[in-house]
Amino acid sequence: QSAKAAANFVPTKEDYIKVYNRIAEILDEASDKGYDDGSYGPVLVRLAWHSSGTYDKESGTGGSNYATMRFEPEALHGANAGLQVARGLMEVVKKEFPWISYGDLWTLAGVAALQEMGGPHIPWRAGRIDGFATQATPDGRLPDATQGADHLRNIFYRMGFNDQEIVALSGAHALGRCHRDRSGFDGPWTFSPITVTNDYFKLLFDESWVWKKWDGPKQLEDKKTKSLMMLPTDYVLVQDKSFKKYAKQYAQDQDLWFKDFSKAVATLFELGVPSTQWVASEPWIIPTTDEQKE
Ligand code: CCH
Repeated sequence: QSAKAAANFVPTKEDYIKVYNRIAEILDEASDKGYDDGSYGPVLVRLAWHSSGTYDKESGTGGSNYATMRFEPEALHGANAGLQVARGLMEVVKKEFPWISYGDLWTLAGVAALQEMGGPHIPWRAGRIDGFATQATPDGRLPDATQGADHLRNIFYRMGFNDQEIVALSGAHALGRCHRDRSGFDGPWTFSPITVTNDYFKLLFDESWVWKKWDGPKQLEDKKTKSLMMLPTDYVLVQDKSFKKYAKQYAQDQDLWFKDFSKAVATLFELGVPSTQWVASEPWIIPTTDEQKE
């Protein structure tokens, strides 16, 4: 394809599904590489979230539109430690599908990861554009795991979310793990870190959580097996009265959590994108690779 043909190429929903399918293939390459728990899914979800969660509703800055984490200093913000792994994986996809914007690519990767790991469908559509280094956001817009309920509210209210949505979004910690060399924290939240379940909420209520005695940052461990962890901000969800009400509902009803999580994540991934940019008036439901085989 010539450069001119590439510039004139207008992708359709089917073209984005091809990108989705390529990302789905890459998720599993982690098991051959011996990476973490056998999927790149969790770190890709974290990339999609950190690229969106910088949004500030007052100034309209940040969010997924410009993919400013490509630039320093945003790439070097402490909260983004380790995400070069995810950005590097997506660079491979970008080479094969050069017409996709980084913002679309990273959020589509989050959608593919969540859906392929057994989560709910996440409505998604294309339209983000590549921005410039000058649009990078200041440090401190993403949550700090060592803090409490006031901090969580300050951070997520700034993005436009309410208490119920904060709790629903936090259930993403069913996935993945903390890495000593990235955040300083250590360990997974659940026993099934590459499958989307409501176990994060169940475990918050069912296990007894005690402060871990170690030389690392303050985190909790489950008293029984000492193999799971919770961050101080996770534990806040069962301490704060308003958060606890939603956490309990999600622990008791995975379908309810799937529904609310899907809605909140779809909103999260669209933060900061002017509505005039969307290529479709409504988000698409992209079938999973299993559904495409049916
Ligand atoms: Fe998170 N998260 N997150 N998180 N996160 C970490 C890892 C993941 C906080 C802190 C951390 C969300 C909300 C919060 C994921 C998705 C979401 C880590 C470990 C810290 C620390 C990083 C490391 O060491 O590798 C805090 C504080 C909040 C406050 O609310 C939300 C919202 C989402 C998505 C919707 C995922 C997935 C991971 C696992 C990444 C991996 O590499 O396994």
